[in-house]
Amino acid sequence: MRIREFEVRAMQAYQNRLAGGFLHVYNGQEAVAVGCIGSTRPDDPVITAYRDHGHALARGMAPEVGMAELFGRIGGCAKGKGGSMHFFDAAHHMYGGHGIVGAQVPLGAGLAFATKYRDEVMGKGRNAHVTLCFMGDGAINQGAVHEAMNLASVLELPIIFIVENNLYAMGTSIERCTSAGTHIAEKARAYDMESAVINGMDVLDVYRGMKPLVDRCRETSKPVWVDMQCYRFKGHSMSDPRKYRTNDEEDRWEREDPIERLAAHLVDQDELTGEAFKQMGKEVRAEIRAAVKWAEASPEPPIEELYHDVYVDRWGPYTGTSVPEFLRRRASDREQGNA
Ligand SMILES: Cc1ncc(C[n+]2csc(CCOP(=O)(O)OP(=O)(O)O)c2C)c(N)n1
Ligand SMILES: [Mg+2]
Repeated sequence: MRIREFEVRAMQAYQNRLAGGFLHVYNGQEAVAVGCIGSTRPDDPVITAYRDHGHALARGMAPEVGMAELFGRIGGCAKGKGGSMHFFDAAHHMYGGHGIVGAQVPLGAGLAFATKYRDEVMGKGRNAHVTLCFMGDGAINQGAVHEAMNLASVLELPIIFIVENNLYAMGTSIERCTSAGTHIAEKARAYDMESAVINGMDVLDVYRGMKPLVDRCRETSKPVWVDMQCYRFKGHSMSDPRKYRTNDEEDRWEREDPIERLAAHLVDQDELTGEAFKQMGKEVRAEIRAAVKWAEASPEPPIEELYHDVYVDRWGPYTGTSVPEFLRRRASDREQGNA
C-alpha cells in the first residue's frame, strides 16, 4: 500500500512539474518486489532496472528520501542527482535503479560474485548472501543478460534472476514474438539453470514460490531464473497513451489487483477487518503526504555537488582541490594526455 500511494503521489508530482526526467511507476507489480524481497535477508543485495521505486521502498528506503530524489533535492537517496531511475541505497543493500535495459544484469552477477568471494575466500561462512537481480521481459534478449546467465552458472554464483514479465516492453507485446521460443522459463535450460514460473499478482504466491528458491540458492550457490508473471496498470512511462492495448484487457488485470487480493484474503481468514484496512489506507496516505512535504522542503543540491560522487574518492585524482582548480588541473591533464 505504501508503494502504491508513493506512485500515485509521484505521478501527481510529475504532472505538477515537481519531478522531472522520466517516471516509470510500479502500480500493479507491488506484490513482486514485496514477496521477493520479503524472502531475503536485509543484507542480501538487490538490483533492478528503472522501474525501481517499489524495490527501494520494499528494501526499507524511507519514502521521503525517495520522493526527494524524484524532486531532484539534496535529501534524495542520490542527492537528487539520479532521479526516478536511480534509486540507490547502499545501507539497505539496494544497488539501483539502472536506465539501460539489461545493464543491471551483469552488475547483479558482479554483486553475487563479490558476496561469494567475501563469504568464501575471506572466511565469512559459505554462501551467506543471495543477490536478487530483477529485469523486465524486454531485457531478456539483451546480449549482456545471456553473458551474465552463462557466467552465473559456470561460476556458481548465488543469484536469482527475476524477469518481471508484465507482457510489454514499452508498447511491444511479448505476444509479438520479440523473443524466440515461447516460454521465458525455458531459456534457463541453455545455461543448466533451475527455473520457475510464479504468479506475480499474488504476494503469497510470490513469497511461497521465492522463499524455497532463495533458501536453496543460499545453500547451494546455484543461480535460478524466474518468470514472474505480472502486469503494469499504468503506461510504460508518463508519456504513454497505451494505445497498444485494450480497456478490456486493463480492466481484466485490474480485477487481479494484488493489494485488494491480499486484503480480501486476510478478511476471509479473519485476520483483518474492512475497518482496519481502511485505517491502513489512511495512515499510508498521511505518511506519503508528509514525504512529499519533506521532499519539497529539501533544498536543491549546491553547484559543487556536480563534481562529487563521480569517483569513489570525492575528487578522484584531484582530491582536496576547489572547483576552478579541479577544472584547470583536469584540462591540463587532458592536454598532456594524462586523463
Ligand atoms: C539498451 C536499451 N535499449 C532501449 C532502451 C529504451 N527502453 C527503455 S525501457 C524499454 C522497454 C523495456 O521493457 P521491459 O524490460 O519489459 O521493462 P518494463 O518497462 O516492462 O518494466 C526500452 C526499449 C533502453 N533504455 N536501453
Ligand atoms: Mg515489460
